[in-house]
Amino acid sequence: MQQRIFNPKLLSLLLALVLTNLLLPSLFLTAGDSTTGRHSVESNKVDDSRMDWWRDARFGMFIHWGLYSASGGEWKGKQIKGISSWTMKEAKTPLKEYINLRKKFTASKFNADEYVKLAQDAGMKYIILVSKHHEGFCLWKSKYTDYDIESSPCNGDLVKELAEACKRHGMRFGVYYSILDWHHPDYTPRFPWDRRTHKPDFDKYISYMKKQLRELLEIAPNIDILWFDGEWDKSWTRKHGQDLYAYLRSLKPSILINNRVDKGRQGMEGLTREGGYAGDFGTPEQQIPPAGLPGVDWETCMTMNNTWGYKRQDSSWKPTNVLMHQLIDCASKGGNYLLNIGPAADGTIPPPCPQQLRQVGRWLSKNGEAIYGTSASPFSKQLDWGRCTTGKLQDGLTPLYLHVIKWPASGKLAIPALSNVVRGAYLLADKNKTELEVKSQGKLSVINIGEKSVKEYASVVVCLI
Ligand code: FHN
Repeated sequence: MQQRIFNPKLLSLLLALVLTNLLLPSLFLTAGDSTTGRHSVESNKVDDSRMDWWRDARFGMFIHWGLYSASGGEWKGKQIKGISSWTMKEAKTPLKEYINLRKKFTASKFNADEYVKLAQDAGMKYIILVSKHHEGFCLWKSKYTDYDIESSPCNGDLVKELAEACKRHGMRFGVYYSILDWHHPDYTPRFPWDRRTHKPDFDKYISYMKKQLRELLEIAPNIDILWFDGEWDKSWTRKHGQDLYAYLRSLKPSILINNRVDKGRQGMEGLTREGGYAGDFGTPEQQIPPAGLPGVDWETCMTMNNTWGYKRQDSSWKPTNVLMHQLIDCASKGGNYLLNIGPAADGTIPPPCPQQLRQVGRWLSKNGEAIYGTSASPFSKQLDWGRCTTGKLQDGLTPLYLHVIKWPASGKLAIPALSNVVRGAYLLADKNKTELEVKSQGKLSVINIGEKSVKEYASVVVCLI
């Protein structure tokens, strides 16, 4: 029988070919699979370390600023219903009249460093500026449209200026960009009263969007977050969203993109990188999910009054303790809190916003350890006296931060017993970390916090387990 002798060179060549064809695609995939995030070959775990800074940040500033700020929630002397950023729709404004608001958009009182300083005074760790809202007006000098800041009396580039100020002060920066565009001739659908005869070409609009987004990343290389909105029209499909996510991920692998690039806003639980909605975090709006959104990153965006853009007659400002408690509530559920300001057309930030933001910042300057870098409460049910956040393991102990909002009259703070033994407890504001007495009572651990000593939005007890 003829002995078949394998030629070792041929064998190694065959082996190399087989391995190359097997391994190469997965190597490319791990190099940055833009639709599902980066997978490390070893663990096949989604590598989302780009989220780490965002998870630690917990608190950001949202800035809604555009031509709607110049109308101030009014049209032809009458207050519009609803939110001012929807003036075009609420007032059914003829496009030719609405675009004249540019003449009033001066940003004359805008100082980028002062905006960043205010965010820092508030204890905020990132800023999201609306660069283009549904109205289509661009707050930067865009090569792709003349409906931008250059067509207003403002002689600056607001996106670039704020991005550079953020860089100077070590503040993370992101931009909001509306997929929906009530001005662009190729966007569909249009308002029923929009009588333009140009036949819209949605693919051309998508190409415009991609060019603008690339342009934004070029003029402001420190953009760390792209915050999409206006994803609800049928013209924008999930395929469009997943394609745009992949495109942007390929432009900047470290960028964070919210779930409104796709249709994920409704299906928060679908927010996974393996085949779910595209997007790195969920975006509950004007509400804090009662039980948080376990398993996904999320951020509640919230107004300080009832409207996103400046609305002259909306003075229904939330009290500072409400803002404070919302921040604590989000953190206790493992989420971020994106608090909005709506400057007027000249850049003035409506009082009492700065004052209230600084009040929040003063609390955070003393208690920030209980917010930044924390994760959700370990307790399955809500605590009736306040909230809890979990700190990072240090020297073998995990700090639970007990945010006491309703100080128990008895001075005894009861927490559900945990499997881990309570190793110690002290008031975060107590520089001496005076040990508090802790006793087990059945299924509870009771910490003696004594008489309410300070008037605070929340007093934090550190409970080491
Ligand atoms: O229509 C917008 C609204 O003006 C505002 O920008 C909010 C903020 O998330 N998003 C949309 C409403 O969901």
